[in-house]
Amino acid sequence: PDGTSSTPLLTVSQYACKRRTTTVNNNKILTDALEVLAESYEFKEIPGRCLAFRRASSVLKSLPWAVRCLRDTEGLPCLGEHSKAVMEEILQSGHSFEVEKTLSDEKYQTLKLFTSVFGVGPKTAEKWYRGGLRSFSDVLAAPGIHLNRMQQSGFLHYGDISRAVSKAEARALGNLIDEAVRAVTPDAVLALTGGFRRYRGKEFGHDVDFIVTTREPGKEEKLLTGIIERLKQQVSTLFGLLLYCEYNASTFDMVKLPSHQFEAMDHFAKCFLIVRLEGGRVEGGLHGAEGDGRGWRAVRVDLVSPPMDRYAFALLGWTGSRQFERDLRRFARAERRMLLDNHTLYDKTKKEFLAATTEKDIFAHLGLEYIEPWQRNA
Ligand code: 8DG
Ligand code: MN
Ligand code: MN
Repeated sequence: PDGTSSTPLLTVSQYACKRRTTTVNNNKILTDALEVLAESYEFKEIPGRCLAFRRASSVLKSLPWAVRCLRDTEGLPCLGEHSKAVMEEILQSGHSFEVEKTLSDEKYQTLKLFTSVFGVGPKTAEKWYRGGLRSFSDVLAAPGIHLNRMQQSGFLHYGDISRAVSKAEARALGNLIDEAVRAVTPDAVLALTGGFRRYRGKEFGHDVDFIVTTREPGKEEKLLTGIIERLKQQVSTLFGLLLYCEYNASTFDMVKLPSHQFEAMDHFAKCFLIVRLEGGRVEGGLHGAEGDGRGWRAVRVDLVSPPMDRYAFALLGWTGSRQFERDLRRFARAERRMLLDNHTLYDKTKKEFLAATTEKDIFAHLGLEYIEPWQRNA
């Protein structure tokens, strides 16, 4: 940093939780390419390579400037030889041979298509592919294929739930959920989490995530089942509001230590829903199903209901992004000898759990500068 080199003046951390990443991505061409490769290695079940490309992409997303040539990236962390070679090719010729090859690969395309269905993960997609299936009609016509309820709903509402959810739609859903929550108990706490908590502009999400709890200890599970009942009873024209509902009861156990695994699922009561959202509710009716004049659309909604004293951990864990969460946990473990998950923070040196009522408390325990939700789009 003598002012003559193109090295960025501020050092960029290898940890996403020490970077501020808005939704303004100055390097989208590069990050899109790296994420194709990340996804293809995810399908190939090579997690190390997948993570390497995701980390590289995440670093580029945090830059307030566009990378023009490889020299610009000197001193940046997480850019391995492979990522750099891909970037170099794109910077020089506009595209990468490996990325183009991946995008036109039949297996990649098929797994991408299958995993775009709600309820279909990489394992199922791989199984279908190995069974010779290549399209939705192949899957639906194949004898001996059993679709679970989630997958059936995924196919039934495919068009709607693969269409992005707008801010206006998220707001309309917020009102709908809020109404149900108030009807069950007036002292409930409801907050938007997930992507819509991180987006400030006119970004779109794939679903709408809410966290809901109550100040009355032990009542949070009843609250969630109450909300579900309420939504089921609420009839919109001829149909109930809930097109699909999977409820997972809490398996939360306070004595368990945070797990060492990334992406570890949490144990709070939660539900995965598909909700019928009326077009008329939203100003301008911008989400009405185009062309078919139905006036409503299906939207994916997730609700999680932690006990109040776990609220800050759950909110931090559900706000994402996934890369931000991964690095928070990695940072806690590697730099602080602490274990963090959606339930708790444990200090291995002091051998004690650290209490928190706000996200700021958790950042403070970790000795991290507070990062606002809209700066967590790592
Ligand atoms: P998007 O929906 O706008 O595309 O982005 P997102 O909101 O960041 O993605 P998401 O898939 O809705 O996940 C939101 C956060 O929730 C993410 O950081 C991961 C976290 N999460 C958990 N546990 C669970 C879980 O059991 N299921 C799901 N679907 N997400 C979970 O911490
Ligand atoms: Mn989401
Ligand atoms: Mn979600």
